[in-house]
Amino acid sequence: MTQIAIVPGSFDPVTNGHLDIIGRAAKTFQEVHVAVMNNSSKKPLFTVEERVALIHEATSKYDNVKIDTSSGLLIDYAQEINASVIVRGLRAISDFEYEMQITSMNRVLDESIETFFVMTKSQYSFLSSSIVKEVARYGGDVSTLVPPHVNVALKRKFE
Ligand code: COD
Repeated sequence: MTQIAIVPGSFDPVTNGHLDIIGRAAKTFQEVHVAVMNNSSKKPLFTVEERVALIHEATSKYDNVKIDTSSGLLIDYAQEINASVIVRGLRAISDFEYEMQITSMNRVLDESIETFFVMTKSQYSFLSSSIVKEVARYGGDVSTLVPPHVNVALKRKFE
């Protein structure tokens, strides 16, 4: 049976930190679904379609990575596509509490789906989509933190 893993997130927009996690998941699992969750509590800069297109371009070198979207519970989506693993990135201690909360809740909803954590590379440990947007908004250089096409998309948004 193909082992399917999900890398869920907001990806608003995708950063080199996300891509590091997606790349390592692609090496580890047979099939990886990057799930752009349409999380209603956040007001995104990029539409779901824009976020999907940006991730598509950034992950085209992987044959086993697919990009999907979902607006409901992550666990419902995981069950829908028969995924057995959720992959999350861990940056600093500050991520731990939030991750523990959602992992525990997801386990209550379906204990057969495991969450695996991948420790970020140290050069990305400070990196988040929010910090990238904040810097790009005021014209700062984020070209080392996101792929070139994401950098262009950010510049267009803040023109
Ligand atoms: N280095 C490594 N990993 C990173 C980095 C980095 N620099 N930056 C982000 N990551 C990781 C994050 O830790 C996360 O694992 C992933 O990349 C995506 O990050 P974000 O910030 O784009 O996405 P999140 O964390 O906001 O996504 C949260 C979800 C949308 C997945 C979550 O809210 C969700 O599952 N929503 C659906 C409703 C639901 O089922 N909720 C859970 C039950 S409580």
